[in-house]
Amino acid sequence: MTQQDRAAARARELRALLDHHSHRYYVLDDPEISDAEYDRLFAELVAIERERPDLAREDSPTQRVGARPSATFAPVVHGQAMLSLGNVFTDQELADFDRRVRERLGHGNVSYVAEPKLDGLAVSLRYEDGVLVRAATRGDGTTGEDVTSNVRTIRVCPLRLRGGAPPRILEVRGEVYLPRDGFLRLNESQIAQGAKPFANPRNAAAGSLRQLDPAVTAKRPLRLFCYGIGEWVGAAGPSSQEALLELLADLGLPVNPERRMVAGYEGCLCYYEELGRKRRDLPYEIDGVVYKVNEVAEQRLLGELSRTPRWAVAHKFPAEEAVTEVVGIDVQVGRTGALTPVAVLVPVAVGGVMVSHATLHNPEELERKDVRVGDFVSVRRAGDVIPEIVSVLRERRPSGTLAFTFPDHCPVCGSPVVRDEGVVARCAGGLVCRAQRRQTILHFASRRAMDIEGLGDKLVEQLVEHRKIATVADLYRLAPGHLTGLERMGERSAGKVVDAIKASRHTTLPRFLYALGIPEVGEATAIALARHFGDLDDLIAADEGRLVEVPDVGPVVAHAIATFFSEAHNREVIAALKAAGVSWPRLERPVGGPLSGKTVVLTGTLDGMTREQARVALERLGAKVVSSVSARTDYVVAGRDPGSKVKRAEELGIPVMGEDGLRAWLGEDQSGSD
Ligand code: JCF
Repeated sequence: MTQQDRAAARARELRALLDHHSHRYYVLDDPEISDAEYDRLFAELVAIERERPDLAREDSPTQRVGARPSATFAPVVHGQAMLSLGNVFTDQELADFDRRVRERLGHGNVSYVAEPKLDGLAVSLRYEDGVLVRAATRGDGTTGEDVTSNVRTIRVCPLRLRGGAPPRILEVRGEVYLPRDGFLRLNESQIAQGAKPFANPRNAAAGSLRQLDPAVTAKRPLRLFCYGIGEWVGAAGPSSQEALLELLADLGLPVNPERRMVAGYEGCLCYYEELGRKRRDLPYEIDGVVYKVNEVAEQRLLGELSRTPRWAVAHKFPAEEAVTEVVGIDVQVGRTGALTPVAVLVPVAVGGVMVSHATLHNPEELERKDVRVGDFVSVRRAGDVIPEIVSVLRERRPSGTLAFTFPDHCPVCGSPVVRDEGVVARCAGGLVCRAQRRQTILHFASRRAMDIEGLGDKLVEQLVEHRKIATVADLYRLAPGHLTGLERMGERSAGKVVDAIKASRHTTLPRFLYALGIPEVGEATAIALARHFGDLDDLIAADEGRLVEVPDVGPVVAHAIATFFSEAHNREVIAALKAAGVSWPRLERPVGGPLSGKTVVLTGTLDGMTREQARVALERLGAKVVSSVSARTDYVVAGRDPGSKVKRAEELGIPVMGEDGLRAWLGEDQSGSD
């Protein structure tokens, strides 16, 4: 065997091994080797495929997260329409369903396959000659959306079917879902990143599957259970639902281990009650049970009625809802200043848990539902998330209730409340509000703001906790002695932090504006504001009409800025900061800069700054920054991995300079700006 053949053979062997072990691990939940051993095999395959790109294959286990983000989801026409299920809610409705089935089939006892109904997202997986070629959402049943790249990242979903002779074409139908623990972990990380937590696992699964960037989907612990087939081309298909599920399992597809054959209406009901008791202990959320007539021949006899099979039905569990009375409506202020209305309830059991508070999410939601103190409301617990109010029982509303008026001042600090572009109401007292103190100070100290080294999470928490500081201005009054008593704060580190705070006083106007944490004002807006006004006092004095003249500042941002500065407390903190010595060099307006009249193109990755920062800096020198290279371009500034623009510049004989060149230009400007 040649060296080449050996590499090819080993790659094939590794792929088979990895497929086998990931099936054992993810689908059967019964691994044969350790994680470390698996990782070693995986790394070996990665190495071979890197060395020999000709051996890389689409269905290799290394290729789960290969695709780049896309702009939209392409439509996919299903080979066979995706069916939806009719619902029954009561024993009687189930009995009626079974009776109709028996009457149509003309015999007395029908066998059903029962399985949990997952609360996820229906998908169709298309395998051709055993290889996953397309995955689509259900859409309207006929046409769905192409989510192949995202589905490929789901570890339980085989990229290649197991076994020797897969059907030529197989469309598998299944439900993508997020297990409870995965949902909790995801929401923890959403919150840690300042993103909104998902309301329930279903939304989280849907949001995760409809990500334009598969790398994001790959981080979500999605799972899959398969329950049926659509198009099938190959040898004769299975003759019963039971055989079909066995076959799917043999092909390496995950099928629900709770599935069971039951006899007639009695059998269905028994299974339903048993699963209802087990429901809480399952690792995923379910909203009912699905029964399917087992014999495929009988399914054909029964047929379908407008995309809903007459041979299957979903038996829903009663929703976990309860009715109780609203005794108060609180408004809580979160760490970011967001105001959340919360209903205080007469405690009530919902799905086995006592509930005394329910979120109303935001003022808009509160207004839409018109929840009032004294109302009777229906409360729902979806999984382990905060309970929410589903609806108000209007007919039980006592007379004399008043619509809730959302406070226009923060209940914690009394500053005005601003509604941002979405539906969030936010306290404008960022610099003074107790609820936001920790977050505000951390942001102030962060690297791109005042850049105070050593003033981290733990330290800020202790400083606030021990009431050493209340506002960011208090930082500049700290002496080493204030810090030495705190956890992990020796004399040396205390001295260092105080020095860093002191050094941060010499800053720039954009940094300072960004550091204030004005709602809606990020780095780019801070730079634009600084350039436009040049002076802080001018900015503070500007009304909304003048603010919207600043590039990229719209009415919402202008309103947030004006409100922030109109708050006397905030102005006091700013004055205290200036009094403590915080200062910046005056900005020169960009007139007749050294690059005046020059056109510059930026490309590649810069090490010391973002492309946006470089653009702003160049514009301040008078340059016009454009995105494509043409004969009118004067210079190209190229960072790392620059791509085709440099080639084009060289063809046109335009000077190309590195990041050093850019810095040399900017160096000339240091006296005048940041
Ligand atoms: O778990 C489910 N959500 C689920 C949905 C299970 C099934 O057996 C289904 C389904 C939707 C349609 N079967 C059909 C035919």
